[in-house]
Amino acid sequence: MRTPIAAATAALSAVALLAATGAAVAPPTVPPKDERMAWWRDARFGMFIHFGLYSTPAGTWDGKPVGGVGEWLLQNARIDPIAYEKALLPQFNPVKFDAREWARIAKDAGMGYVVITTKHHDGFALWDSAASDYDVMATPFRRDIMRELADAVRAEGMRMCWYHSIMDWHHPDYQPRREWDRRPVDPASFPRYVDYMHAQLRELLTKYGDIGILWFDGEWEGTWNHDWGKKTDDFVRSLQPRIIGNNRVDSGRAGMEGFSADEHARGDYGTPEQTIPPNGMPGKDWETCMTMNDTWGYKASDGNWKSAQVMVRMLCDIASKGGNFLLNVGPKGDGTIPAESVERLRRMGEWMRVNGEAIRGTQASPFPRKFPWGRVTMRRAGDGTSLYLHVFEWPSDGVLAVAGLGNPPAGARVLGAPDRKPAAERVPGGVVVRGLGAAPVDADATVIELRIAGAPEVEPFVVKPGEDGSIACLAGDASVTGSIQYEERFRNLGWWRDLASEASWPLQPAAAGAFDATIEYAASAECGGTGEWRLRIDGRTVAAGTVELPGRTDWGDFATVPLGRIELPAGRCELAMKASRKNGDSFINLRRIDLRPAAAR
Ligand code: FHN
Repeated sequence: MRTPIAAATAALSAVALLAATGAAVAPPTVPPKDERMAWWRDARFGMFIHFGLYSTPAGTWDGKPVGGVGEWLLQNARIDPIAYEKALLPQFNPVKFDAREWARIAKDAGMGYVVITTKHHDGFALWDSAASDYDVMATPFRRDIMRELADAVRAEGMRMCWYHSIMDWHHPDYQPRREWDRRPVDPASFPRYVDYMHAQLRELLTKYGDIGILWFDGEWEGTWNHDWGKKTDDFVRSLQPRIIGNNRVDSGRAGMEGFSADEHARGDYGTPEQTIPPNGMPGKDWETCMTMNDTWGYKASDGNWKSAQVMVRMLCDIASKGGNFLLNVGPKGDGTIPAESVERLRRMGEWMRVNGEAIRGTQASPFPRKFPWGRVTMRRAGDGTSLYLHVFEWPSDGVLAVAGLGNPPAGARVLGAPDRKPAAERVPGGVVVRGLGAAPVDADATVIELRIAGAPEVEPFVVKPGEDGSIACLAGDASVTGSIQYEERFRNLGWWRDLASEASWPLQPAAAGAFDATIEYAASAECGGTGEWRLRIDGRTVAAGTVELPGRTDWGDFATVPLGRIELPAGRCELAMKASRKNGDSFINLRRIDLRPAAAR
């Protein structure tokens, strides 16, 4: 809560600091990224918490259900921001809030950090803010939730992290306003809003101890740009040089998934949301954030809960691609975490207590693609390597094949079953592990540690022909550059935003010859454009072509159209695809390219 004394004190301390030094204090040196990210890469698993005024109405307004996610109530019900404040401030009273309970639930689930919404898009401050009267001290609850949670999270040995929304539907200086917001726009000043945001960030970064991550969000409205992002990133790091910042501090993020195409964009890691990149983001740090049902903020009507098994396997999948899993809970208006969330996290904690070494501190699988039976994570130790085989589909004969591994095995064990004595041996084309037993230890995922000498030697990925000689280049097998992202919904490659972005596949045709190529794509009516393919051998383009791809009805309306006849050489080559866009922000959704041996002439 802003009080005259607090505001004056804050101003005086800044002036005092300036006077004492005679100049602005040089920002402290930011430690190297690898040093700052070490704990985050080790943790692999964190809790996201969406909690605020919206938690009380829980997806309703005026007694009626409101569509969309719970924390977007103001937007989805088109509520006047002041009416929202006046209605919900007096109702916010999470009397059952127990920070130690929240922290224990996260710790017991095997999580290493907690990210909570200090301020979401509705602008409400969940802490005692000197910069605003629109904060938790203006509610009947009158307790500094951030203070209590930070103390409890650290007491459990985890990192406290702040989510903070750039977009602010309530503050009079934020633009753009909601179209139904009738307050006069003239007095609004976006630079003044940024000063306000920085003042609140200063509070959050100087009064609550070391903060692990500043998790920015809401950067997609046009008023935010790279300059504001850079200034804010520098400001945050000047206050806490060891802090980690996500990529949403900057603008231009590619879709909701990944990195901006601009290599100067700020942010230590990418933030795919509600999706897991099929092949991770090689060479980059990234974290998938995911809801347990369909809403971030609590919504009483949302009963679409993912099973614990699905989320255990997501954790394995994400870790196998070198990413972190930020799994969300949306506490209720009374301050309790929904029982459905607690139950699932308890199961994940049981799994982590047996298998945590296969997740925490591991690196991505050395194999170029996932195995049909499950996922792999890796831990280098000395001159040896542990490959953790996360088995989802248990082999009934107790024999597991690890194709493409060239190293001789040095031993194997089943986590959680010391009585099982599996044996691993080299066979043509890889390694097999025998004597695993007819049943899994854990139906969600049973982990086998396969030890090998030295660094893993694995065959590189290549798209191999089917029995009829045809070659299928699938979206999930592509290597992508620039803004292109894999989207689980239609199993497609989307966000083709410029000609610099490219999808490519390494091919290994059975023999040289002519192939008739087709492309399966979708495009909304106003999009579509020209697809450009290239055939490369050892990086040199040896053939190229284009195809017109008119807009269709929507992003899920796929059609297969001819790409032309392509002569493939014997041996390895690469097929690459670019796409110029006719208009709009994206161009096509590409699902696959098929190459079929040309019909006999
Ligand atoms: O609009 C928000 C949404 O409410 C939620 O906070 C997610 C979590 O990553 N972020 C934005 C949507 O991308």
